[in-house]
Amino acid sequence: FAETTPQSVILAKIIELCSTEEESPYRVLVVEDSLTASKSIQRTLQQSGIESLAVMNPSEVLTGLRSFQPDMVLMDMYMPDCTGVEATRVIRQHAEFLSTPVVYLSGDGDMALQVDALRLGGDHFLTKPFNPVFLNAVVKSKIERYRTLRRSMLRDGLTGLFNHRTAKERLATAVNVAGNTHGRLAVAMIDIDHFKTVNDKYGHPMGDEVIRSLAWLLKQRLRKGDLVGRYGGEEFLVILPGSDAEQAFDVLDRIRRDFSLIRYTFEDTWFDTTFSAGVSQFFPSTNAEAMIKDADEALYDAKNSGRNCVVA
Ligand code: GH3
Ligand code: MG
Ligand code: MG
Ligand code: MG
Ligand code: MG
Repeated sequence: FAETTPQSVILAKIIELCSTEEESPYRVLVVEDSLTASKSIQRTLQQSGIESLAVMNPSEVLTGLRSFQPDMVLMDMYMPDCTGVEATRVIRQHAEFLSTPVVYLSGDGDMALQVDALRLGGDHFLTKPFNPVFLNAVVKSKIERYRTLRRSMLRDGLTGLFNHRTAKERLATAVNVAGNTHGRLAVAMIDIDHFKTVNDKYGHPMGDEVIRSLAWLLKQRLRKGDLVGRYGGEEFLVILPGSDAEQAFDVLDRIRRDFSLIRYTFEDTWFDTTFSAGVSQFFPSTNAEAMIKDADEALYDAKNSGRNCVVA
């Protein structure tokens, strides 16, 4: 977005980029050249609490997908500029929308056309006039599956945090935003101290428990716009848009202290554990890779200065 964008809009955009998709209402992009039809579809979806955006022209589909971030597309078949099938082909050419469900909603009940539409990237075919209850049932079931699939692709199974790949992708986005808006951005790399000893003394399941508890603590303590991923086994990448290294240090150091206070009970004894963290911050002409490298170097310093500390 442009450099003239007001600060509040930029912040809203950052929060939107970083917030979790899971709890938000279902969203459908309605592609339909008839205003009467799209109004009726949107009213039906609204009755199930489903949010929608209608576009009347297939040329607006990609913009709609990018700005509205829908969970699926309800696609008309016959429109002035191109058919629904052609619009779907364009959608499928973009990797990020490869698995977005496309459900056709067309007045044409011709079986050969329906089969063709499904063969060319569609997920389902409904005919008009539609039954509102059935339409909403199809939309909900498609979206539920899509969100489950997306979740398993984007997140780590043990902790529910973003996985390595997603965390790196989100960092690249955050770096672009910081670059375009002259905004602040900090990252932190966290690594649990002497974690091999935890596994050796108390077993792997207990080690998993420690990883999960740190993930939970991070989720509790970070702000809405912050983002955390499980970068490796017992390594976590924290992305803090709008923060500089000093602010990130303060946040991370409080979390470090609180993590060190957690007592884990094991058989008739207990133990505690600590982490070290390295912080780096955004500056013009840096990139995601360099920010991670800087944070890693700071983490190395933290380990060398005795662990259980944060280095910025
Ligand atoms: P340091 O303070 O230098 O970080 O020492 P460390 O023992 O933590 O060393 P390092 O970070 O190299 O070791 C990470 C260990 O974490 C190695 C591996 O066995 C363990 N680990 C990695 N992933 C998992 C996991 O998912 N569960 C459990 N229980 N252990 C894991
Ligand atoms: Mg039409
Ligand atoms: Mg490690
Ligand atoms: Mg470690
Ligand atoms: Mg302690």
